[in-house]
Amino acid sequence: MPATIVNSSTQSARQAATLPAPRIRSVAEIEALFNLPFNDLLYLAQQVHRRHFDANAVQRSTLLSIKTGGCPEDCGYCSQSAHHQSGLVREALLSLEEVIDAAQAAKLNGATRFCMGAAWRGPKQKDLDRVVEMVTAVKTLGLETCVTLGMLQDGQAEQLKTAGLDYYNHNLDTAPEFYGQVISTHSQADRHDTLKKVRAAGINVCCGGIVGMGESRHARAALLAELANLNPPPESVPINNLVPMPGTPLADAPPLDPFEFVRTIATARILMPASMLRLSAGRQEMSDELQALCFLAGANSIFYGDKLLTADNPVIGRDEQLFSRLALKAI
Ligand code: SAM
Ligand code: DTB
Ligand code: SF4
Repeated sequence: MPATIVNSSTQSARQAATLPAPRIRSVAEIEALFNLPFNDLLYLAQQVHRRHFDANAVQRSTLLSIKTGGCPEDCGYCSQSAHHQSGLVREALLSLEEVIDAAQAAKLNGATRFCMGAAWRGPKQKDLDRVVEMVTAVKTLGLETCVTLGMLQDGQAEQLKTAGLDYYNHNLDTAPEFYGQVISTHSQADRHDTLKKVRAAGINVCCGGIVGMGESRHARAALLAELANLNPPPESVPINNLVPMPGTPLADAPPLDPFEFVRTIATARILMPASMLRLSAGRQEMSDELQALCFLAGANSIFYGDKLLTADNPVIGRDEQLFSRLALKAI
């Protein structure tokens, strides 16, 4: 007997998946999206995604840690914090030549954006002067530029903008009510302060967060509310799945249900319809099938290259195969 074919465009499915008004702002409304049946949530997210983007195109950014370890901040997830015994070897700020070599390799491999990360509370002026040179040099190679340097002082964002910086990454990371349980050396208000400086300087904002730190679904909804309520919302939204780093307070955090990660992506897509949504840390630990679900849910960007900052990322060959199997276009 032939199986019954369920048509997803039946009347009842359409009713179940009515598009919400744009710009939902309350945590309760966002949690209600999270609580939808999985298929309805994905159906909503796909409609939003296809209205704003080519659903088969994925942007690729390559990361480079330009100054590794020894960070004075105490973020509970981070291998680079001097507060944790992660065993990471500290490295001084890379030379301009080292950065240019890495950026050239990233471009040859097909990345369109090069993101440089430094483990600082914020840049000292002499360090910023060197980063400014790096940004200008990477931009000259024909790559989009992004840096993540911690908190900025007045005037520093303008210097980066003048150097040719396209994006500044500074995450809100988690729900306001959970922030203090993960980080004590700065507040989420400090993060908002730097985001305002970046925005005022005319630099695109890259701002997202981490899930899988033992937070509740309510807290994930509250993180997305913080992000979506930025006015304007960030142009780029990285969603990181915790990579449990040995020696950090979150080394033994129980893994998040993978479907809950997909729900987070789908809800972020609905709330920030025109933002690039990056499937960020944690891809190495994900199956190809889980990543495909994330793309279906609206993720349209990845970090590309075998290292994130200190954690592993899929090797380029694995991503090439995945793109080929899914017929995804790299943009
Ligand atoms: N120091 C800068 C800062 O904190 O903004 C830039 C680097 S920091 C490593 C960038 C982001 O990486 C963090 O905001 C966090 O979202 C993410 N991250 C750090 N460690 C992670 C981990 N173990 N797993 C997943 N994401 C992580
Ligand atoms: C972001 O949100 N994720 C990237 C980037 N911005 C700088 C960093 C992920 C770091 C993962 C852990 C590590 O490599 O140490
Ligand atoms: Fe430092 Fe950034 Fe790591 Fe926090 S996440 S410890 S600020 S490098």
